[in-house]
Amino acid sequence: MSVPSISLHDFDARRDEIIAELIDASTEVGFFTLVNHGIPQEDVDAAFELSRSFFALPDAAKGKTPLNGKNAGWEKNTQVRPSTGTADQKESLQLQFARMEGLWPADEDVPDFRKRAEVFMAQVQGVSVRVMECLADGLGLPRDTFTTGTVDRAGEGDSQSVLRLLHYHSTEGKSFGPNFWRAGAHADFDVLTMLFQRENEGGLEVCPGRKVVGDFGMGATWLPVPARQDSIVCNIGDQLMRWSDDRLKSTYHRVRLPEGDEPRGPRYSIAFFNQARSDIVIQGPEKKYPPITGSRFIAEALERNRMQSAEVAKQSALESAETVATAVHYVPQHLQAAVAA
Ligand SMILES: O=C(O)CCC(=O)C(=O)O
Repeated sequence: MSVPSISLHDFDARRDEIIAELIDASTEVGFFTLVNHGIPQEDVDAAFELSRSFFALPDAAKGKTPLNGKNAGWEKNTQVRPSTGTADQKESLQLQFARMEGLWPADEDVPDFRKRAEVFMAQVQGVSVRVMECLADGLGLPRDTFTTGTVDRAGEGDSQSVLRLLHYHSTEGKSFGPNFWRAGAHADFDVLTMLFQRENEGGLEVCPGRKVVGDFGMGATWLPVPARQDSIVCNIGDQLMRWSDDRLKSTYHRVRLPEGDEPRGPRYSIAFFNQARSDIVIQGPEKKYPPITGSRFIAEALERNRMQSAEVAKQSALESAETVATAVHYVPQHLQAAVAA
């Protein structure tokens, strides 16, 4: 199995063929890459330049817009994945179309930040719309099911979609325990994720095989996704897995730390999460799951993650307490006879 590459060239003429490829990839792997997607390379490069300018600021400047608990703002080394119990080795800035009062980086820190970010967000949302319409057609649903469900066309201010700029720290001269990751294994909460990578800044791996949304099931094999600047890596999120009664798969993925003689420098990526709007009701045609609104879905997913992270942290605290206890009671072999005597 591998992550299929799908070309969007001659989109209108090839629409049926593209739909078949998208449905195949989404039901089998949950991940695919898009080439000939229509966003000019210089615009992608400009988005990475914007990201680099922001992350180059001192923490005090970045900290003027801290993560607000609603998927907007800046965080550094704080995202603990339930799968690992350790914080991802990264910093990130999350941006939305709505509810961003006081959360845009200041123009004196990065000139025209908001304007430049919003242009890119609109471009990525545009490609997302094409793909989500194809997926709806492929599932036999009204074409606008997922786009009305995610895109706030009337300016109602209820979009929950997020652009996330990511900066994974350089690992030059550092060593890490086995449970440390640039991004620990997780599935996304959203409808559809679009991820931009820079050439040769790799490490993304995916693990197809999840059968039921909301569980932690994974297959046995992790597939690497090559880092190519000309393609968009797309994956189905939990909202769409539920909305399709588990037909389209939201697949676990992770970003590993550089290994062997791989470059140890920083890694930058940009993810766009197409999320269901706050009041939209998510329910599949076969009603496998009860209806749930977009905002309730996110609130429950965040709460589940919080509980699971707390459980993992408790378990690893217990395990290290046991290790300490074993160490305290450990008697070197050459002294055991003396102690027993
Ligand atoms: O940076 C990447 O390659 C993946 C990012 C990701 O999975 C996430 O932020 O949810």
